[in-house]
Amino acid sequence: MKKLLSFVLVLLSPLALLASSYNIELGIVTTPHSFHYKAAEKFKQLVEEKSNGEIKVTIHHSNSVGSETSILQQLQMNALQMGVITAGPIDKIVPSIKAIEFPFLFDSFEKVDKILDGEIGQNILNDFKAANLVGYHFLENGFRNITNSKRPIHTADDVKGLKIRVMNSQLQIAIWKAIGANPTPMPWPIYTQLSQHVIDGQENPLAVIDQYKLYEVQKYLSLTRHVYSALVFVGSKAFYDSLPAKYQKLLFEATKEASIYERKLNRDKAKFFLEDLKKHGMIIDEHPDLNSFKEKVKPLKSRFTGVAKKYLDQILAQ
Ligand code: EAX
Repeated sequence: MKKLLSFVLVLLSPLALLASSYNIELGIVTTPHSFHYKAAEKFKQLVEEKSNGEIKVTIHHSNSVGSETSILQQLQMNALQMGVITAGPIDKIVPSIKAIEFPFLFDSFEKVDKILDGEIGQNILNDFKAANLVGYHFLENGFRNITNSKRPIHTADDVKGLKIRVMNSQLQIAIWKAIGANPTPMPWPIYTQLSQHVIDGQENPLAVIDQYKLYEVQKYLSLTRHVYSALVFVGSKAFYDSLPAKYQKLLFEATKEASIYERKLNRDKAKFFLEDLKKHGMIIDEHPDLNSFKEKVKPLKSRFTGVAKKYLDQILAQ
């Protein structure tokens, strides 16, 4: 019996390989509750369906393949083939992306979509090639807001001295230093560090604050909406180059459809998250003194150079 079984398995293995000639290992740091995951799931469904199973996508979630910085490095080596990555940590590898992370740059989804889905956004995505990556499409984390466990934050001066966790991003560190915080770069997730008061606060979109139950360890929320946080479908360039043209086209089409689907999901639920955070007892300042924050970060513009400065000037001129 055992011999028959191993004989059948030997027969089947080439067929199995034929069935899915391409394997995409996709990494994200968030859990299956997150919008990052919903986008990855939609991408998986589209690609497997439209390739008749010749391409197989495996989603590695909840930090199972490391931090966003590590996922980017694995993509550069083709150890992973795709990722849904937050723009912040990308700025070390694709500096031009800083242009869309400038504080208080966007005040509406309309302006976000006009820039990210327009020529400037496309130029930034094209810049990924120089880092041995493919920037497929922007999707959405959301407008970032500050939370902390110590005190209400109404003006920028209320932030002074607070230990605020920031993403592993040169620009995000500079922003919170300029505002007066003590910024601590740390990979996601950070619930434990908040609960142990290793850090006083953090900043993220309402969806992330709610989905990670940060209301259990953060008493105060201020709707600063200080940075629009994009996510990016990022790929390994080596993997992309190995694909036939029809599948290269499919990956661009599937990431675009999954990105549009995820943005809608995220925006449709925005009101729910704010109400849910109120319901869970967070003390929310819905109208913080944004001008006091804008004054502190204004000098950062003079530190922009090269292509990031070019794109930022183009966006500000719109
Ligand atoms: O939501 O690391 C971060 O703060 C990012 O926002 C990530 O997408 C988790």
